[in-house]
Amino acid sequence: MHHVLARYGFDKDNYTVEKFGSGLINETCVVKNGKEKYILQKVNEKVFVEPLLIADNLEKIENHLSQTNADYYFTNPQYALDGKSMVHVDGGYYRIFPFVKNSKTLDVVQTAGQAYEAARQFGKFTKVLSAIDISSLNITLPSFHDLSLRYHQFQKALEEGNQERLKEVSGLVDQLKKHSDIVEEFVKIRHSDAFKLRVTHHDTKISNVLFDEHDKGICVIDLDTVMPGYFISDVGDMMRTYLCPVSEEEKDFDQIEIRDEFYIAIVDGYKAYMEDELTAEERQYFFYAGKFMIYMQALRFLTDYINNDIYYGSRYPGHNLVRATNQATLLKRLIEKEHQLSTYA
Ligand code: GN1
Ligand code: MG
Repeated sequence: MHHVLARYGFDKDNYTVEKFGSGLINETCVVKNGKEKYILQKVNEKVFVEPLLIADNLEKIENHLSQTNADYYFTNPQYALDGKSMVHVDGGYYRIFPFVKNSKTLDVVQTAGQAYEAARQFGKFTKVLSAIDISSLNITLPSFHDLSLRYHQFQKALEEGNQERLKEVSGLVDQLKKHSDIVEEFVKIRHSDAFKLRVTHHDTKISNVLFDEHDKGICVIDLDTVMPGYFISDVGDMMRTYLCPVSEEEKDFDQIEIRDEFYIAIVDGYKAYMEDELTAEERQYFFYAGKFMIYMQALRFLTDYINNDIYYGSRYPGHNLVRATNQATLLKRLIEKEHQLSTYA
């Protein structure tokens, strides 16, 4: 790490580096340099093939905010000695973020108040950027939340994937195929003028919000997938990760349930800033948002399992199958409550 940190003027006798966090894609460390703390990240180039597009987006956003919403707390990486916000060192792309003082992250959403705060922060992020020219932003991950493509990749895996694993997962495959109406609905959304492309975070899990000691949201972090997108991505990933008391890693599927008051908290929190931004038609799609993201994640985990875990990796045999079954169960639990919840908007 020394070559990287030297680019920021860190003195090699002064700092310590330790692994940090639970993200699946980028490598993250915490660096302590005297009294200062930083987050150091290496960008996964298998996923983000053009890492500099990320840096360019964040610089554009930072400039826009400094002119329009200077008070907004935006966590752009620190600039290196040569003025770059992402450095290319020994064949890898890195950036560092100053650690936000007195902030904490949560791994699981424990209270509806936390869900409200997080949703409010993600809504605020999109709202404060509503005047930016969306076409000026780069697509850092092409087709990232394109459910049609994810379904297509799933079908391709069914044809070309690991034969033994395919036999093992046939029940789950059938179960997921039955929900292809969620894909059809997405195709309609994409063709509808009522759905707007806005600055979207695309990874709204709870660990991507910084909280203060009183559980008030401070800001959102992990901005690599910030790019034009639909509100269903951000609201949907919150539903996917906040509604249930256990995470996508849980193996005991009996623990998977939908907490109604957390659903209400997400909708209310998101609307705190976004109510007037959303079109009347979009407001009908809060419930769909949850189905959309949970279904997409179930497909992605199962596709990866069938393809020998090439994307997400696996920490134990059958890991991605557990994650896929977990998400399929969550989808089922959510749909059971469609009648009750879908009218709340
Ligand atoms: C990945 O790396 P992480 O944990 O922030 C993935 C998300 C998934 C998530 C599931 C670029 O996010 O889309 O929802 O895993 N990010 C990418 O845990 O694929
Ligand atoms: Mg992420």
